[in-house]
Amino acid sequence: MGLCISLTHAVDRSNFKTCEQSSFCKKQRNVKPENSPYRALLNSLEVTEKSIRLQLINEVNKVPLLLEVYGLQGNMTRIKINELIPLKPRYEVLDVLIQDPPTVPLAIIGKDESSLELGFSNNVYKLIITSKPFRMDIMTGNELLLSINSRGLMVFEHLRQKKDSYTEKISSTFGSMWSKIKNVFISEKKEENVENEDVKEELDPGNDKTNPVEQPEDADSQNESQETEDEAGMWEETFKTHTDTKPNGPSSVGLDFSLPGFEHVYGIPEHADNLKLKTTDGGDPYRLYNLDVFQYEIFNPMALYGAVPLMLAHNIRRTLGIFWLNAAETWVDISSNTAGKTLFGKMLDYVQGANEIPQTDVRWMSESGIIDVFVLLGPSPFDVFKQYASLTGTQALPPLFAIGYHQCRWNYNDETDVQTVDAGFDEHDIPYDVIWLDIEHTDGKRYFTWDPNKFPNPKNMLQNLALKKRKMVSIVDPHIKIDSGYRIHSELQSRNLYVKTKDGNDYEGWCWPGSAGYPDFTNPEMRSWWTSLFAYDQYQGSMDNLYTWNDMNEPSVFNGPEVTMHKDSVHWGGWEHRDVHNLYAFYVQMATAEGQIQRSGGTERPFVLTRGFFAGSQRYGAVWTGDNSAEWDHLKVSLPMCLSLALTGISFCGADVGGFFKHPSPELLVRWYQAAAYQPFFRAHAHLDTPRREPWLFGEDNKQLIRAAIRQRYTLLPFWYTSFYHAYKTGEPVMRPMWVEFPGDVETFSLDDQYMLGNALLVHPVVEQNARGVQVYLPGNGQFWYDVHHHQRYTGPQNLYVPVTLSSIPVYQRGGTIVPRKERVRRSSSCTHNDPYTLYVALDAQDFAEGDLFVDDGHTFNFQKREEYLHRRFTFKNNSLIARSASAKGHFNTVAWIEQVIVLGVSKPSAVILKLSDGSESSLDFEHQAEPLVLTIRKPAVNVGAEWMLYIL
Ligand code: NBV
Repeated sequence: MGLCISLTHAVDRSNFKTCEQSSFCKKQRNVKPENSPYRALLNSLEVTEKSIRLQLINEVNKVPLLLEVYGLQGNMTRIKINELIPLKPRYEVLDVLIQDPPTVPLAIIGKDESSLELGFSNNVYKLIITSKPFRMDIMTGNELLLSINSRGLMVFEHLRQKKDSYTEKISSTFGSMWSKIKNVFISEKKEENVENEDVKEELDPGNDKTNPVEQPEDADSQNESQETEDEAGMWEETFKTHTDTKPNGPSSVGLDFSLPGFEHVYGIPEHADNLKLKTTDGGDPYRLYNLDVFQYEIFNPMALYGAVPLMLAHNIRRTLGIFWLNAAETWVDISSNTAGKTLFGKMLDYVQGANEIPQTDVRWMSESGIIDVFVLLGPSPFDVFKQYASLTGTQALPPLFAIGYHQCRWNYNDETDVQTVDAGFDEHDIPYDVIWLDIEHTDGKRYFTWDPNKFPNPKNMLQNLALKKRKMVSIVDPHIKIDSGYRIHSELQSRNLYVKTKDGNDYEGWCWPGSAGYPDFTNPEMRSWWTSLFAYDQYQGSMDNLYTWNDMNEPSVFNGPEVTMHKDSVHWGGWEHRDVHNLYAFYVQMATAEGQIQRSGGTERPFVLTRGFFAGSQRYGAVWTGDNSAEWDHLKVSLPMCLSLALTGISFCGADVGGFFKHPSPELLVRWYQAAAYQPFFRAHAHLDTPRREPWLFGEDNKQLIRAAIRQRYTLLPFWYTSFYHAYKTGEPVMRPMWVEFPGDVETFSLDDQYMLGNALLVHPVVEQNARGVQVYLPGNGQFWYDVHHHQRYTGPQNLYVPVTLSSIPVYQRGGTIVPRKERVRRSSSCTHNDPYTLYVALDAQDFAEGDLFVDDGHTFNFQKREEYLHRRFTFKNNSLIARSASAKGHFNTVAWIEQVIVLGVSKPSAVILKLSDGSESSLDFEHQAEPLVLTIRKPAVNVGAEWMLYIL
């Protein structure tokens, strides 16, 4: 994996495990439906203040488990299953939940010897626990929403002591004889158990059978084989040249969920795949294991850099979420009884009266930890976003500059290069906010340092950028060069803050700097030390306009198994890497963001881009989709990849514009800029070995097209910023699948070549080579849509064929919305701070429209801490536009004013009158166009914070 990599090959799949090669996945997949060995011991029921608890028993090996069920505020339930008396504690995910989720009482509304009925959320929802075999069903009224373990695929591998070599020897020597003796023993035990139905006695703590350490070997043949057959993979597992020593033995957990009435499931990023998840029968499950996959393939379920174990299910009546809080390697199988059926087949079923309800079945399998699952009951998509946000937090509100355009490449070579590229943007009149420095800017891949020859005066360079109100981002990776002369390394070593090997030495891996140590980001002490490194006097040469990029934080270990850390390495608290793997990147970004906050004394909002992520990463910054390629399919897949992330709370997502590997054709590059101008994180990036690709290097025509796309982005920044404010406030995604806005329209359920920004803009970028036109689906019965460029109006629902040229970016404003813009072109977003606004009012069929605008200083926490912001609401009805405050709180002084109001879809007025809060009225200039109907009202000239009204007479 050196720098001289070939750019022509696709992923080397053999570097990454298939389910078959992952012993727990293979083993769990071999557990077939039905015959669940688990039984709920209803007599063990215990009602605590927050939850109900009861014991589950694996009837085969008699290992008792503890089931805890919580009713959570806001229509959620949490189900936890752990061993009752584990041999040692099992890992439970820390720091992802923003609080202990507030509970609501669970009412016991029914109980008999075989089931227990619980009610929550005012008994609107019922959870029925069936004892034998153990299953749970969640219902509302008579409708079954979700069943758990209804297929009997639950697995909970209890911790056990490794048989010593003597026992092993005996067991292998006396193999067949031993199993015969065992069978006799088992049948005796079975008889005993039939007689012995008294649950209490069964679980008498004094009784040997409850002690998982001293379980009798009394398994029946089927499940016995599940426990012991794969002996080799249980205590040691080898993949390629790597051996995982698995000192704790098998510890996997798994559970199945059935979703009657649901045919569409989404989420569980990160995969380079379509938005609607596919069934996995016959192939590998979707894998969640943060990995640095070199030249990843698209449209497959292989693991990628990040993992959010949240799945959403949607049908025309409701949306549900399943949040599987586990940070170990996880695989997700999806099957469906309608998979493969054509629409015609489904219709035939319907006509013939085949009354099988469509159903999706999902199965989660994780290598270690516990079962800790949240069921988010919606019922609307927005309810699910809110529910998930109440658990893991919302998107951090980015500083305004971060939603501008970013110029990156591996690498901008030196200070002169930076200056030249920066000047190029002015020369070609292209706005941009941030220039990025990749790993070559450092002194020998020692992060927090600068190459003394190429970057001798970083502060000078940063100051020059600051003069233009521009920023810089430098890369800070989590692998630390092992070099006694490098302060960061020696401190980590002396403070004992590196991840350890299983033998207690500092873990060493191979990465960009050569031999490297990996700071233990799961350790709070390590994180607070890391945070201190961003202080201006610590990070020499840094300034307040320098921000951070965390790459390689899966973590990437070139010589590690699957290019990552050995699972048996050891973290803070003695946890194995196995337990916390998917959290490493989350913690890296957390500590980095906190470092930036701390360096400013807590006033400035951070900006940190991360490649790896987990649930909750939205709280710390932006995510990008890693090392894509300059190929049309990679451009296409950037949409569903960011949409899946958006559904799981991470709104601030983007893909490398132009593609990281390979060199894009001018057409591909132009199309990529056009698409990415309408994606949340907008950054061009390129591999070291590719030719330069600043926007002006592709000829005048292409430069103009790229410039036009970037300018469109900048004019819409007020809308983007307001949409991010909503994401921050409520957890709703900025970029959202069509079905989120049109949840009752099945036509939208699989769409991932177009999407909505907020509730107002429909974007259908051109992502085909030589495209002559695109097919845009405009949903909504009687819903108006206005082409944002020409203002032509269309009525939904319809499939609209839109002819395109190389300059086209099909975007439609939804009737009924108001979108704020700033139309002046500036060097950077900060330069637009005091610029005036234009409001685009798009009327619906009732001549109504509504929208809002969030304004603050664009970079501090004052909007949070001191309520220094404006949140304005604009409402158009009865031929008047009213501007007022959207909330009782918030104040912010600005000189920015309203320059124009453009009303789409209104007939020609005789006059337009502006009325101010002091009662004064004045007549405004306007212009009206008849085809299409556009009214341009000039210069209301009111301050954006003022109360005012426009009458259209
Ligand atoms: O730091 C170099 C690159 C970076 O440009 C890219 O964006 C990352 O995803 N990095 C990966 C390491 C090597 C890639 C082959």
